[in-house]
Amino acid sequence: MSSRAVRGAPRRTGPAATQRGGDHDRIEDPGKGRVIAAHGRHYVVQPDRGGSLLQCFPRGKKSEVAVGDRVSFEATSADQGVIVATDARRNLLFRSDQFKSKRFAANLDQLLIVLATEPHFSEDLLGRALVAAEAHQLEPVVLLNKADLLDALPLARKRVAFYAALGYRVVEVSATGAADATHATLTPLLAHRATLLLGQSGMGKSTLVNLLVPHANAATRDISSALNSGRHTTTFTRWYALPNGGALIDSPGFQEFGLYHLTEGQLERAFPEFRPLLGGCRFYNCHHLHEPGCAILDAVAQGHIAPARHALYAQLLHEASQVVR
Ligand SMILES: Nc1nc2c(ncn2[C@@H]2O[C@H](COP(=O)(O)OP(=O)(O)OP(=O)(O)O)[C@@H](O)[C@H]2O)c(=O)[nH]1
Ligand SMILES: [Mg+2]
Ligand SMILES: [Zn+2]
Repeated sequence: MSSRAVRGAPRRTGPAATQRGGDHDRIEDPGKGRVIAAHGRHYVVQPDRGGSLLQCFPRGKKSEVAVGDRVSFEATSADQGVIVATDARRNLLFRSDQFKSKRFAANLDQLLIVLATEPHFSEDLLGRALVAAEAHQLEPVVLLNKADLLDALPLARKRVAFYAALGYRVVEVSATGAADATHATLTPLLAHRATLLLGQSGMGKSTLVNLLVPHANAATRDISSALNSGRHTTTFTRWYALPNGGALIDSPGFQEFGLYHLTEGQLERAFPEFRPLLGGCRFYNCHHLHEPGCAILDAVAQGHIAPARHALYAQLLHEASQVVR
C-alpha cells in the first residue's frame, strides 16, 4: 500500500487538544476513534475504548473529515463530542467535477465495484471506478452480483469478461440466490482489509453488507421498486467492522463519477493496457489524442486497445483540462 498523499486530500486539522486539569468528566479526552458515518457536517465516531457511538462536529469550519478517518475527539456528553484532530490518511477516495469534490471514504485498501446482471450496469461508470482505483492505489475487484438471474447472465458475463481480459479480478456471486457460497467466496477476499463497495443503485451493495456483517441491518430495497426507479436506498456512507478483521464500507449508489482532479500522468498510467506502451510515442509529451507516431493510437488502430477505452481516456483528459490548476 502506498503512503503517497492524494492530491487535494485535506491534511491534519490541528494538534490534539490538551487535557484540562481538574475536569474529571473529561479525563479520557481526547479519545481516539473512527469516523463510521457522515451526514453533512455531522459525523458518527466509534470510540476505540468502546461504549456508545458519538455524534460529533468537527472543531473549526474548515476542517474536513471523511468516513474512515481516525480522529481524536473530546466527549461533550454521553453520546456527543467534538472532533479536535484528524490523523494523516493513507488515502482518500473522492470524485470531483469542475466546481466541487465529494469524498467517498478514507484509509481504504480495496475497491469492490459492484455490478449486477440486472439492472443493466454502465460501462462508463465501471471504467471510471477502475481508473479511480488505479490512480488512488487501491486494489480493484469487479463483482458481478445477481448471477441467479439467468436470463440476464450471459450478456453481463460477456461484458465483464472484457475487464478480466485486461487483467482485473472478476468475481461472480449471488447475494440472495447463493448466500452461503457468496459468503465463502467473499470472506477471504475481504479479511483484514478496508473495502469500499461502490456501484450504481440497485446492484446489491447493502444486501452484500447484510450478508457479511452480522447485525448490520442495512436498508435494502424490495426488488420491484429497485428496478429502473433511479432512486437510492442507501443515503449515506457507512463503515462496518468485519468479524474477522477489516471493514466493509457501504455507500449510496452513484450516477456520475467525475475525475477532474486527476493529472494527465495519472490518467495515462491508470489504463493497464496503455502502460507497456508509454514511452514508445514519437513525442515525449504525447497526449495520445491525435499526435503522429503515437504508440497508443497505433495500438487502437491495430485492434490491441479497445476504442471505447481510448475514448474514456480522451474524455477524462478533456475533463481534467477544464480545471484551473
Ligand atoms: N435476484 C437477486 N436479487 C438481489 C441480489 N442481491 C441483491 N438483490 C436485490 O436487489 C435489490 C437492491 O439491493 P440493494 O442491496 O438495496 O442495492 P444497493 O446497491 O445497496 O442500492 P442503493 O443503496 O440504492 O445504492 C434488493 O431488492 C435486493 O434484494 C441477488 O444476488 N440476486
Ligand atoms: Mg444500498
Ligand atoms: Zn502517444
